[in-house]
Amino acid sequence: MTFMHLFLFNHLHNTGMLNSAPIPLQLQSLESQAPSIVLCTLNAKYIHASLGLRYLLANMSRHASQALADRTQLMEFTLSRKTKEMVEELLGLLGPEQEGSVQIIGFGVYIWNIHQTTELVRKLKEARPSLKIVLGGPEVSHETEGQEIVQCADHVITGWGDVSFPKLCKALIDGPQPLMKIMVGEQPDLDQIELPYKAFTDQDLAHRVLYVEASRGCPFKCEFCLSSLDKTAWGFETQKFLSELASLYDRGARHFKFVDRTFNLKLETSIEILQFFLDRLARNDGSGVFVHFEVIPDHLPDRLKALIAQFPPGVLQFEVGIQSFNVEVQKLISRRQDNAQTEANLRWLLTSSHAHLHTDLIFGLPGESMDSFAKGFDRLVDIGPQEIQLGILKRLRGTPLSRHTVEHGMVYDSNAPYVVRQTQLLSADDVARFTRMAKFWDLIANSGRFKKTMPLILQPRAPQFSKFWSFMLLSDALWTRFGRSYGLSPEELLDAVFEHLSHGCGEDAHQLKTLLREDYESSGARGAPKCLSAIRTSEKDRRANLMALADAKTRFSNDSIEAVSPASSPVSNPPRASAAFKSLPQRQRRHER
Ligand code: B12
Ligand code: SF4
Repeated sequence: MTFMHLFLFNHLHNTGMLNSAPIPLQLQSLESQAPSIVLCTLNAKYIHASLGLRYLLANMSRHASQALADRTQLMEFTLSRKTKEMVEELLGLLGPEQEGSVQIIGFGVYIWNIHQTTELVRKLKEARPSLKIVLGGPEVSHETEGQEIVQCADHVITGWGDVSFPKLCKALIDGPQPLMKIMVGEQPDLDQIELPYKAFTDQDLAHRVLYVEASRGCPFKCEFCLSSLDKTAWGFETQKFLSELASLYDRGARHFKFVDRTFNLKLETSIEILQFFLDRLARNDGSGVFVHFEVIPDHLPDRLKALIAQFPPGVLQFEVGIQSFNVEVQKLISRRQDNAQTEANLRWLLTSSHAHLHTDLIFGLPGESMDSFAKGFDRLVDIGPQEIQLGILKRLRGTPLSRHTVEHGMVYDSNAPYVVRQTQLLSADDVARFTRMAKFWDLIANSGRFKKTMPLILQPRAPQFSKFWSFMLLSDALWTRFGRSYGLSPEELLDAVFEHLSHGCGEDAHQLKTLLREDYESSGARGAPKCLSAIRTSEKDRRANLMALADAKTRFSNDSIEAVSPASSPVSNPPRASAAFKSLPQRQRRHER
């Protein structure tokens, strides 16, 4: 072992980049310590810990061998890391090449990291051609022909990797050598798969979202979604899963995000899981619990409702995909959804439970026009969920959506994330206009920063008399004013909303300021929006201001007083974002996307 390698190894341990505890220098030997297999992925952000890789890690001993499990390590990065640094860290972790020994890096490849991972794989292969690169994950599981990353890699496992990755590593290290480059991942019964939850470190528990999974797959066939390719949904053994959940809970975990495609599919399992959390809430150690589930909206049996209603505020979050209320569109994309039942269930959740509802709509589906989307939007806004995420259609590799491309004039970006650019019913300008609206909707509606003012913003106005179009008008005005939808301070936004509603729509300025001031103050921001500066003062300040104004009156003409009044200072020099705002989370417990 070289001194350099020992130094690097200890450095990685000490900086927390390896998962295991540091080992005393004198006990180390390169052969025994350096891993031969590294599992790597680039997560969207640090808070997302990869569940898929933890499954692969947890199954090494069962489906390869204990010896190989001992020589496997996890290394996660985020999208913002520089390729050069990642190359150095990965090669540093593996240590120098040893004659006759095999070094493997397995990458989890997803739509959010395909560009960076391609670059990383290319550079790794340039730096160390003997390295075996194995790919897996949804982005390399379909339409792999012609994918640059696949060309650079040695092997690709499509679909599930829990069993096939350990087996492939064993074959690469111990022989016989695999002949196929692309192999279909085995899909065993779920009791053949080790659960991965012990692989979450205390660091993960303290700082990251814990993804958990009570079932895999989905029986539905919505054509835009990768899960539509699954034949059905499979459940992990509930008691085994709950005992892992209990261990995580006892170790201090409180925030859980279930990645099950449809949490409310199997009533008995859903009930057991909700009861698990209710039991802990009933004991005194239930504080800080937060649980997120993805649910189908039209299936909420009474027994489930009875449990949901028992949760206190701030604990339950449901992600509810509505996608479209348009029956024709639903038919075209094979989405079975009872709209009346959906609406009734959403209303029940909003009135009879404390669950936070994060709902999704997709813009750009085949058969959807701007006006039909507007109708669905208005319907959902009227129901009143706390959040409406306005997503734009993406054509995910492998999804059956492609069958509509010709007939419905669908044009998609050829690069990930393959966003729709235009359709037969939506021009490229419509899509661009809506994309801007979706961003402003996030800043204004979903952020919860304009709660009091929202009814005025959404008030249906001529000529369309629709909430969708009222917000679109605001979005157009914001775009004209700023030419961007990012980097806007709350003060800039507030002034622009004031300007649009008062001058653009003729709303009463005084009433508007009152609403905006309440919104601004309850958001916690402490800057000085121009439109509020005349009224956002304490009584003491107000008196002082009045005296100063009276004093000024004796010295200047009325016109001059207008000129020095803060309320009328020039708009061309907008205030910068206040430090208080920058330090606030964008949206409390917002669904991280
Ligand atoms: C968590 C999650 C996220 C997180 C990111 C998590 C992270 N690590 O950074 C967030 C919320 C940010 C996110 C966002 C998005 N997501 Co998402 N997300 C998921 C979700 C719900 C769970 C992933 C998971 O943990 N699954 C459980 C594990 C066990 O499965 P797995 O990850 O697929 O891993 C298995 C195999 O893939 C394979 N495997 C994985 N890694 C490796 C590595 C090797 C070497 C091998 C051999 C095998 C292998 O083996 C694993 C075990 O069997 C999935 C849906 C789902 N339930 O899977 C969607 C999913 C991954 N997301 C998807 C999409 C489309 C998106 C968005 C584009 C949605 C949008 N907003 O429009 C965004 C993109 C974000 C961006 N920044 O660009 C698609 C993926 C499409 C793709 N080709 O990658 C999925 C599959 C949803 C779907 N059904 O369509 N997402
Ligand atoms: S959108 Fe939801 S219900 Fe439809 S196939 Fe995907 S996971 Fe299943």
